[in-house]
Formats: sequence, C-alpha cells, structure tokens
Amino acid sequence: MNPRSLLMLIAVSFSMLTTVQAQNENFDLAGQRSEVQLVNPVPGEKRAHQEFVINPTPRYMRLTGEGSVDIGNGIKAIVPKADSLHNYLEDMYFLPILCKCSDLYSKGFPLEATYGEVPTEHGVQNVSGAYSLKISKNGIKIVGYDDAGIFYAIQTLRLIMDNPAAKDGKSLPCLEVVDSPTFPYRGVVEGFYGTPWSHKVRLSLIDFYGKYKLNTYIYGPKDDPYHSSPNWRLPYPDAERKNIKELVEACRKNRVDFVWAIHPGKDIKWNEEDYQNLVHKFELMYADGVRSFAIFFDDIEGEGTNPEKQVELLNRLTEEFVKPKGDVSPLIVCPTDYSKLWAKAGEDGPLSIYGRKLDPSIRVFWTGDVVCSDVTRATLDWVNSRIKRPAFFWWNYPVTDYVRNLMLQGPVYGLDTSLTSKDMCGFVSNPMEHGEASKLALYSVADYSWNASDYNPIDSWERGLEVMMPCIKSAYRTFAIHSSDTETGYRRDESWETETFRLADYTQEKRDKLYNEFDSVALAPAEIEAGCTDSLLLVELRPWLKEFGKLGVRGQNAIDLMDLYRAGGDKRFWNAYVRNCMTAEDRKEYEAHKSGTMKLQPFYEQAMADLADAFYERLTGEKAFRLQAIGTYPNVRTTQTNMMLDGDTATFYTSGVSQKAGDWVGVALPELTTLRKVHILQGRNSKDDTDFFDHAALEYSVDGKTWQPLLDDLRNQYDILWRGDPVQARYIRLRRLDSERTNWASIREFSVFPATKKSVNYAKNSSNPVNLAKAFDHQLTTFFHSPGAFSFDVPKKTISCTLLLSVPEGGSVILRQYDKHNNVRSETTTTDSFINLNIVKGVTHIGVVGTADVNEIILKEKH
Ligand code: 14T
Repeated sequence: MNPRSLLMLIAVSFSMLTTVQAQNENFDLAGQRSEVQLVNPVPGEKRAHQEFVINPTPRYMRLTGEGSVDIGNGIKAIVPKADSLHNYLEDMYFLPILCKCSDLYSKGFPLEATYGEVPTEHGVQNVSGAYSLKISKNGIKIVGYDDAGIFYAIQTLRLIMDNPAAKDGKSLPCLEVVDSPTFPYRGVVEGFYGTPWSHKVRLSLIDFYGKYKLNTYIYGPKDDPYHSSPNWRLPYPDAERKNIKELVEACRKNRVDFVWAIHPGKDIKWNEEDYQNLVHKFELMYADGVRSFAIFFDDIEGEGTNPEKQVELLNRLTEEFVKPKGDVSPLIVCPTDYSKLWAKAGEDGPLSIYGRKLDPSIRVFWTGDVVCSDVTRATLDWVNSRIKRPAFFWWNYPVTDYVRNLMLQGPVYGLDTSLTSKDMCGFVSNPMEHGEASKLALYSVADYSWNASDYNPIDSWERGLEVMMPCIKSAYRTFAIHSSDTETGYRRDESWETETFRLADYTQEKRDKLYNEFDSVALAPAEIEAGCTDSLLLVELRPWLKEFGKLGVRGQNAIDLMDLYRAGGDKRFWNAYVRNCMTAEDRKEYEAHKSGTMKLQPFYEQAMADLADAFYERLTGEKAFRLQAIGTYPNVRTTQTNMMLDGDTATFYTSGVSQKAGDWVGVALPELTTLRKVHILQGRNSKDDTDFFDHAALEYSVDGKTWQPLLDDLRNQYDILWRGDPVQARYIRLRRLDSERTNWASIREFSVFPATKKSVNYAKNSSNPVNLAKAFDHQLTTFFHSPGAFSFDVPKKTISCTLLLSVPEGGSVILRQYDKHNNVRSETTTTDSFINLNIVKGVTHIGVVGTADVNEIILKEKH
C-alpha cells in the first residue's frame, strides 16, 4: 500500500469512529461555532491510596492490622534453587538479604518462597503468574502458582518497598495479597511505522514490563528492514544480532516472552524456496535465543494476502518447526483482515478460513472495529465467532505513527472491564516511537491487562504520573492533561478540567481560572526540565515541552489582551495584540510539536479572532468581515479551514475524509450582505488534482436552510468564479452533485466579495505597486507584508486614516502624505504599530516607508 492509500484508509477508519452526523440543510451556526466534542470522556476517579500503591492493582489485598515488621536487620531467605532461567535471590536484589538458609537459629527476618506444590491451599489461582504474598510477624511467605507467580510476588514486594511507608526499606506493613492476571498474555508490540526504538530504550522498557507484570514483548518495528521487506530473508548484521541476544536475555530476567515477528507479506512467494527462507530466518533467530515467533500479514496487498496460503504456512511451521523444537511457544499471526473495517464477514472470508483451518494453538491478532479503536465485547464476539478462538488484541494506542507531531500522555481508556480470558487471550499495546514517553500509557496497560475488572482509568493515570515524575507530578500532569487528543485519529479526551470562554462571555471567575491554568502551562517546561530524573524521557519530551511553554505564554497574553481591550486603550491594545500574533515560523514550530489541540490552542485562536473583530467594530462602527467555514465535514469547526480563508493559494483546507453524495463546503458571512462576486479555487493545486468536487453547484442562502443557485452543473472546474447581478446572502456554499469520485475534498481559497465594501488601490504614481487587498478587507487578522515601501490612494473626502500595522521590534516607519503633484505635505516617523493620521487638505496619496506587516488601513470620510 502506498502512503497515500494508507492515509486514506486511516482517514476512512477514523471517520467511522466519530458519531457526528453530516449536517445537511438544517445546520445550526451556533453549534458550528462552539467546541463540539466527538470524544468520549474518561471514566473513573482519583482514589486515596493511604500509604502505598501497587500497580497493577492486585485482585485482593488486605492490611491485616498487625502493624508492620522490621526488616532493617536483614532477611533470611529460603527460596527455590537457582537454575539457568531463574534466580530468585537475584530478583530480590532490593532486599537486605543476610543469609539464604533454613537454619532456625540464624539471624534475619524469614522470607520463604515456594511454587508448584499446593498453591491452591493459599488461595492461589490456577493460572500462570498467580501468587499469594503474606507479610506477618512470623515472616514473609510467597506462594507462586509457577515461577512467574514467585517473580510477580517479588515485584509486589518491590513496589511495597518503594513506598514511603516502607521507611527506606526498613519496615514492611503486615498484609495479605492474593493475585492473578486476567489475560494470559500482556504487553507490548513494537509494531509502529517510524524510527524503531533504540537499544537503550528497549532495555529500559523491558525492565518496566517486568516490574509491572507485563509478560510479552513482540518485536515488529515496521521500519526494521530485517523484520519486513526487503530483508526479511536475510540474517541480521552482527551488531543487531548482538543487541537481539541482549534483549532476549533482558526479557528472560524479567519473565517476558521475547516474540520475534516477521513481516514477509509484501513480497513473499508461496513456494518451497520462500518457505525455506522463512524457516532459515527462524532458525537463525532461534540460535540467538528467540523462543517465540509471530508472522504479520498486515498492511500488504497482492499474493501475500491469500488466507489459504497463510494458513498453510502457519500450520506447516507449527508441525515442522514449533513442535519438533519442543521449547518454542505457539505462533502468533496478524491477519490481513485485522480490523472489522475491511474484514470480509462471510463464511468464505479470511477470518472464517482461519477459524476452520488454522491450528488451534495459533493466536490471532485483532485491532477492533477500526484500526485504532476501543476494546469492546461486540468486536471480540464478532471476530471470535469467526476465528473460533479468543482473539489476541493488538491495541493501537498510544501509537502516533499517523499523527507524528503529537505526544500522547492522556489516560488509557476505552477498554471493557468485563472481559475475561474467554473473550481475548491477550492484550498488547502498540506504543509511540517515543518509548520512554510511552511508559505512562504502558503503566495503565499493565494495570488493565492484569486486573481488568478493577481498572479505573483516571486513578491509574494519576498513579502513573506520580511514578513517572514523583518530584514534579503536578507540572507533568499539566503537560499530560493537555497532551492527550489525536485530533484526527483515535480521539481521546483532553483538557477536561479546563473551561475556555469567548470574549463575549468573559467573567472575572472564568478569566482567573483560565489565566492560572495558562500560568501553570507556561511554567511546566522549566519545572520538568529541572525535576525529571529520566534523561531519556526528557530527550523525547523536550521539543513538545518547548512548544507547550510558548502556548502557555500566548494563552496568558490573550487573556491580558482581553483585559486591555475591555479597559479601552486602543494604542496599547493594538501594540500588545500584534506582539501576541503567531508568526509563520511560530506556526511551523507549533505544527511540528503540538499540544493543547483540543482546548488551549483553539482558545488562543478564537480569542485573537474575537478581539480583532471587536476592535475593528469599535474603531469603525461596522462588523468585521470575517468568514466562518461551514459544511458537512467534521473538521469544518477546526482551524484547518483557515487555510481556505487566508488569501494564500499555496495553502488549502482538506476534508480529511472521502467525499460523498450530499457533501458541501461553504462560508457564513457575519451578516446579510450584498454580494457581487464569489471566487473558489478547488483542489490542492490548480491542475490535475484528485481532491475536488468534479461536479458541483455554487449556491447562496439567506437563512442557511433554503438555497438558490448561483452557478449550476459545474464540471471539472478547479477555478470557479461567479459575478453577476448582486445578491443578498448570508451563506455561500459549493455543493457536490452526482459523481463517482470518492477522494477527499480540498479548497485552496473561498473568497466572497461584498458589493458594499470599497476596495482601495495602490497609488497610481507608485513605483512599487503592491497588492493592498488584505489591508482593506475589513478584518484585522489578515495582512500583507510591506517589502519596504508602498503607497495607496486617499479618496477625496477622507479626513483621517488609521493604520493597523505590525512594526517589528526595533523598527520604525515613515508616513508621508502627498498631494497630486507628489509634494510631501506631512511626514511622521514612528515605532508605533497603531497610527492615526489626520489627512491634510489636498492630499491624494500616502506613502509608507519601512518594513512592517499591514493588517488594515481604515479611512474615515467626512459625512
Ligand atoms: F498489524 C495491525 F494490527 C496494525 O495495526 N498494523 C499497522 C500498525 O503497524 C500501525 O502502527 C497502526 C497505526 O497506524 O496501524 C496499522 O497500520 C495501518 C493501518 C491503516 F489503516 C497503516 C495504514 C492504514 F491505513
């Protein structure tokens, strides 16, 4: 699949997620303007965890009320003997172990660990990893169902020791824990597109998996050429081999299955030669210690997608490789139909073929109703009834390969807590290419997959934040709560504690609350820089933190501007206003490392637009001519539509979803207006683009309900121009008519020209004519950049002229009033961005010298 069709597919799959109804004739402009959220809120609530926190939340835990025991004088440990795989004393490195003997008279607080005998007597469940841990005056008693059980009891003990109540490891509370996992396989699939994790990060993550009882690490980075095409048939180079051996070893210590995945489907031939190539690669990996294998057939087309051949390969490998080896785990497969979005439902579909023919030991991946989606009973029932086994869930969160400018730090939710191992055999998360920063989500993935029924998203997130940055949780929380949503993907709630407001709804209370929040945002980066002890994590977060801090400052400034505006000082207001506008460079930087996309940045954008409009109205007594995008696409409410209203034909708005019958894109005017011209440029470029309505009608409306045509039956027109007898309209739209086309819809410019608004020309006698349209467009947010000098005509009856500029810091401009003989009649030099000139009698044009952005020029006539 080429990147373009991948993108299409992603877009389609996400659009299915949203519940937004395409709004047709009866749209509601007020609704369009407000922040409509198509996002599920995060369930759960923060809980008080008296003295200590254990993650994953144990199924059963009770403080026995016996107080605490002192281990300050050392521990006498009796544990099963070390063998090549397990060494419990090594696992207990954090305990002050004095001696390893059963001698009654030797010193030390007794700790005894056993497994495999009669664990059920101690309430231990009959599943791998189950354990009980009892701390009493008589000693510490660990009973594991198996080796993993002992290991997990030790992890629980380690987390108890980490808590302040353990007084630096000298004291332990008396308690009882009886614990076992919900799902047999829990962990991570490194399955994203983009830069694979570094070796260092992988090692750090593997320790993290062990600590939080995750037991599966599936190695399958899409951009490792030896995992996928072109090199899946070839051995790893020596350096990579050495690393993989180290990963296998780190996983062994942490009781994590290292699963090596191969992605051969792009160019596999279903012949003996490629079968042998695959077995050979598996043998090489086996020689380096790998004992678990997966085969991914996702994101491919052509021959490789054949389900019968896939099944044949997997079954043959099971018989000829897995079984004879004796110590290799059952295979895992990712089918090509891994999501309901395109999975064929019928009896003859690939999943049903798997169900009938695939060896029952083989585990099958599933990503849900769409590629990135919730874990629901319905989706599992759907797939399980076809594959005839409980699916292995591949959860595409917090993966960001489809939104690489975002950093996901929000709560882990959308996971059904009533599911059991009968519904899914395992649960793995596909994280971000930022491995350290993914730990926050993985902390909760571990929590859910170990103990689904007690999973509490908010509480788990709060605890995770604390673990990630114990000294500066509050600063990190501020960053995280505003860095959660995907904007155009698997939507996640963000900034849910923040209430933004419009200039018109300003109240002191709302203002103060939001101001304080922006203050925390502005301060968070420096606090995190100073207080975060994980340098790998800081490296990953740094670019986002930098932009986050800037967002905090401009948000605060926007509120200060509201205050200034309300206080009424025009000069001060405008000079501060232009300082708080984002430059093209600012926008580029923000775009590359976004946060606050759901509420904070939209607040800033809206506040600046509201202020500009209100200020314009105050100066002129007229409403600002600002167009508001409307239409059937969910993203018409977002700032993306600015791209078709910015007067810049190099940028465009795009629907982000397929066009279909009934679709339209349009603009709402601030009030009923007489129009003389509408000009639309469709497509991402002016020729041969696919993303446009190839059959369309241009229509206008007074009430937004009934529409009249301006131009009908437009075919294959990128450049649409209407001019005619002026019409009275409040809304203009371009509506899609019958067509086969299913591409996205893109519009470079949607311009509307009122008959009543005058346009002013550059001065006829100017040697350096520039296009002044944006200085006379009756709104303050668009501007043209003066290259150093320009001049414009002053109509006869003009008595004053207000220039709203943005003079760069340290710069100045000279304004000269000329008469028709080109004599200077008045000259002013200023560093001010807000300039009010009284027009000298007989003046016909004004020259402006000096570089500046020119937002608006307002001319007043004598009545
Ligand atoms: F294997 C699958 F379960 C899977 O999810 N495959 C990829 C995965 O590697 C990627 O990280 C994830 C998130 O983008 O989605 C799958 O990749 C896609 C899915 C699409 F729908 C790539 C393009 C798509 F259009």
